[in-house]
Amino acid sequence: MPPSRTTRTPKAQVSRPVHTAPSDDQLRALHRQMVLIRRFEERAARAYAEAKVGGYCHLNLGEEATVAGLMAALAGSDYVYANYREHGYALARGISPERAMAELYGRTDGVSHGWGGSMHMFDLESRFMGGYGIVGGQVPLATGTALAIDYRGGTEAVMCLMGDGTTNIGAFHESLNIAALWGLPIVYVVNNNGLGMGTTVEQSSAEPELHKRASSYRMPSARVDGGDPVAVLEAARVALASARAGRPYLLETMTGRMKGHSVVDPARYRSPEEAAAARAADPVARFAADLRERGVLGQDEIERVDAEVTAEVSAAAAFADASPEPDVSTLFDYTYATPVPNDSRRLPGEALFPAPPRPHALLSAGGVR
Ligand SMILES: Cc1ncc(C[n+]2csc(CCOP(=O)(O)OP(=O)(O)O)c2C)c(N)n1
Ligand SMILES: [Mg+2]
Repeated sequence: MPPSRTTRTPKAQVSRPVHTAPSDDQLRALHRQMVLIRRFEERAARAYAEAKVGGYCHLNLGEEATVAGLMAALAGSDYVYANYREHGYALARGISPERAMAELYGRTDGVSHGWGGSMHMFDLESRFMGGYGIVGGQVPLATGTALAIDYRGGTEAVMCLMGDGTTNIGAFHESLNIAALWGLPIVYVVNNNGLGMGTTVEQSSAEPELHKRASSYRMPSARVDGGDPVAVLEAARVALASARAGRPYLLETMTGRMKGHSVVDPARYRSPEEAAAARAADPVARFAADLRERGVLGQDEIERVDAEVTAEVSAAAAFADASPEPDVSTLFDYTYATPVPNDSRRLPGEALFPAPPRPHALLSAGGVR
């Protein structure tokens, strides 16, 4: 039983933390991270077209600044939950491009041993708690993790990522309500790319300024330019400091999606002008230009980073290609639920239930009247 909420130790007062601006080295690291996500995702799209990747595949193309900025604000001991658009978060959390690519290819060296695929990368060591395909599925789980931290008196925080469309799922509201009531150490991040699946925020959300939804739960919130990694990093630090002090936070990042919803989506619901505007707002090119202007990176360094990262991603693809496919006998090795609770694990095609007893056996046992 969790302790009564009224007897719990009061949380510290939230004050706006003072953060130092990122150093030149941190800026270069953010840039490299963004280039890695860009090149990895481009390679993933290519591998998908070559039929090396099965299932669905959603990319972070256009969200690189948001991903890099958010992940840079976290401590190694913090927990991250994401939706199915999670490759970039896995990379930024320190999962190697080799293990991430091998997972896309469904191979044993993948971060989820090849059984998760694009939407289900998971790595407890880096506290990357997954990849979820059910819209909003990660939100109550992340909230539960925050409750566990709080219950044990830990100092970690949880960051729970989601898209704009997720804010219309019931579990989003239930989670924010309970997190605010109980003062849980969690930051909910809504990456607002303006689009759900074949619909827009304006068409689907009565309050399209999604950060305002936090006010229903008396939760602090902010909206930030998701194309600027430094702005995202600073906003995320404020949000995390609030969460650690017992005031959960809702951060909305304004991002752009450079391609379709998933790799196979031709995105016909978008006008050519809208799609062109999203491509023109390219956060990787924007940040590189910004750093060049500020004298942090020269053009030659920008090209060198690109070449190094491209080679790293090609090596990851070669690694994935060479990794063996998992044996079917390991199908249930990494699941924690069975079709029937406490029932033994079975392979496809095996009977779920034992054959029912024949009627005369029941009659003789006096079981049927
Ligand atoms: C409960 C549930 N309903 C519907 C879907 C189908 N679906 C997959 S992604 C998606 C759109 C989600 O949009 P958003 O949260 O904005 O994320 P984005 O893809 O834009 O990053 C939908 C409706 C699903 N996976 N789960
Ligand atoms: Mg969206």
